[in-house]
Parts: sequence; C-alpha cells; structure tokens
Amino acid sequence: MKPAVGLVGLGLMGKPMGRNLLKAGFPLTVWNRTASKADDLLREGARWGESPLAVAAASDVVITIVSDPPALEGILWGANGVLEGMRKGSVLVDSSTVSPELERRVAADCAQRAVDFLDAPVTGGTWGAESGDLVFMIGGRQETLTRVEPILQAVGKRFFLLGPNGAGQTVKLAMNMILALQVEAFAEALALVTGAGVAGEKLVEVLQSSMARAGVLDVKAPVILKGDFKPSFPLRLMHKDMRLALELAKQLGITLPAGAAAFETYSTVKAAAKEDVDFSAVARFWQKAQSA
Ligand code: NA7
Repeated sequence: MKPAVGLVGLGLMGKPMGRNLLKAGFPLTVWNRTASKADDLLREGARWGESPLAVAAASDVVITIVSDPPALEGILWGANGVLEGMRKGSVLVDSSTVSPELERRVAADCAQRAVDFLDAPVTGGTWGAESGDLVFMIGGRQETLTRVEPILQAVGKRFFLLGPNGAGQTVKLAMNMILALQVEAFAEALALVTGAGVAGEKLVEVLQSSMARAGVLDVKAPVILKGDFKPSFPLRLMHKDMRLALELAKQLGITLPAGAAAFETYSTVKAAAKEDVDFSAVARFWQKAQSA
C-alpha cells in the first residue's frame, strides 16, 4: 500500500504538487489557511484535514510549502500545528523557502519527537510544479531521502542532497540570488538597448544564442517585452528570498555587493506595485526611468 501523504500549503506551488501526488495514486490529506483553495483537490480525491495537526496525524509523510518564515512557524508550532500531530517514525519535508537557521530549529524539534526531517526547497516555478519536474535542493540524511524519494518522484525529477539540515535552503537562497541578478541584468541591458533605439527583441535573439544565455530568460524575457507581469514567481517571494540571502551573508560576515544593489531595486519596485506582480516586474524600474 502507498504511504499516506499530508500536504499543508496550497498556494501557486502547493496545489499543483498536490494534484501530481493524487495522479500518482498517493492517499492525500490537505490543509490550507484559505480552505476554498482545496476545493479542486478535494474533487480530485484528496481528503480535508481539519487542521495542520490533523493532516500530520493522518500521514506517514507530511510536505509543507508556505510563503515565508512566520507562515512556516505558524503552521508548525501554532495552535493545532503540524509538529504536535506528527507520528513517531514519520517524515516531515519542508519545501517552503525559509532560512537555514529556522530549518535547523525544525530539525531539532523533529529529532525530539523521533520524526525525520528534510529541508527540501524547490526550483522550477509553477511550470515545474504543474509538470512534475521540480528540482529539489535537500538538507538532511540520505536514508530519509531514500524513504521519501518515491513520493517526491511524483512532483520532481532531480533531487540534490547537499549536506545536513539547512544546506538545502542555503543553496536555494544562492540560486534565487542568481535568478534575481540574471533578470535584473537583462532589464538593465534592455533599457540600454531600447534607449539607444534598437528593439529589445534583437537583444534577446543575440543574448539567448550567446555564452550569456540564461534559461530563466526563455520565460522572463518575453513577459518583460510584453509588460505582462501576472505573478508566476511573485515579486514578494523573490524579495523575501533576497532578504534571507543577505541576512545569511551578514551572519557569515560575507558581503554581496551586487546582490545588495539588486535588492534595493527590487525593494523600490515592490513598494511601488499596487498589485501582486511577478519578480520580472523589476524591469518596470527602468521602463519608468526611460519614460520620465
Ligand atoms: P503562494 O502562492 O503565495 O502561497 C503561499 C502559501 O502559504 C498559501 O498556501 C498561503 O495560504 C500560505 N500561508 C501564507 N501565510 C500563512 C500563514 N500565516 N499561515 C498559514 N499559511 C500561510 O506561494 P507559492 O506557493 O508560490 O510559494 C510557496 C513557497 O515556495 C514559498 O516559500 C516560495 O518562496 C517557494 P493562503 O492560501 O494565503 O491562505
């Protein structure tokens, strides 16, 4: 019989992950703060857990994927939280992007309860979540990964075990800093080229045929050229990840000058945004500068 899986957090990433777990035939219990976001999955065969605790109590393996550190602390340690409900010998997999330090606290609490824990943030965006092609960056023990890999195979294709708990988040924060800088670099170059009277499409054509090509720009360059910033990877989440990366650098006594400068730009665009936008909306910074 397939292990019972619990899923807490049905946002842009969590919901398609839930759908793929159901398609792969895992018995699935779900909880989300906004209950209506579970409706589709319940129709597709998931069971509703009355609380994060109830989800954990019904599951052999619990996956959590919520926005940020306060959200994760709330669902784990708040009233009727996940940790209180975890069975001895079960596994908690957290795929939220949070700080490595928070994940080490989660790991310590799990160890007290004889629960195994992996920090396992993902990359691949909503496309990867929908197609089941997410890439996992994992901190924890190999034997724990071996136990849960058949489940994670339903939502992801590559699983990188990077070190002890916290290592998954460390690499994830570094990865998102690279993505933020690549998109920002493109937005600056676009301002330069279009400001000089050359079409942005020409830049993209050359860029993506050159050594400077970036996979993320296959997706983000077209939306930037169209000015269509419907959130796929929301700016508020990228901003949170850059903040966490800079905080980690500070704790380590490392300076990240390009990251810090990009964070200023993302912060300005985020403060000016009236709606939830994609992180590629950072290009608005230069669009505004040019039209001023
Ligand atoms: P979304 O689409 O913003 O979804 C965020 C999820 O987190 C969603 O289920 C939220 O519930 C939940 N959330 C947010 N705050 C809370 C609190 N305080 N308590 C309980 N649940 C909460 O994000 P994504 O799915 O794109 O990303 C999820 C993570 O993966 C994030 O760390 C990314 O950086 C990577 P809601 O539906 O709003 O009630």
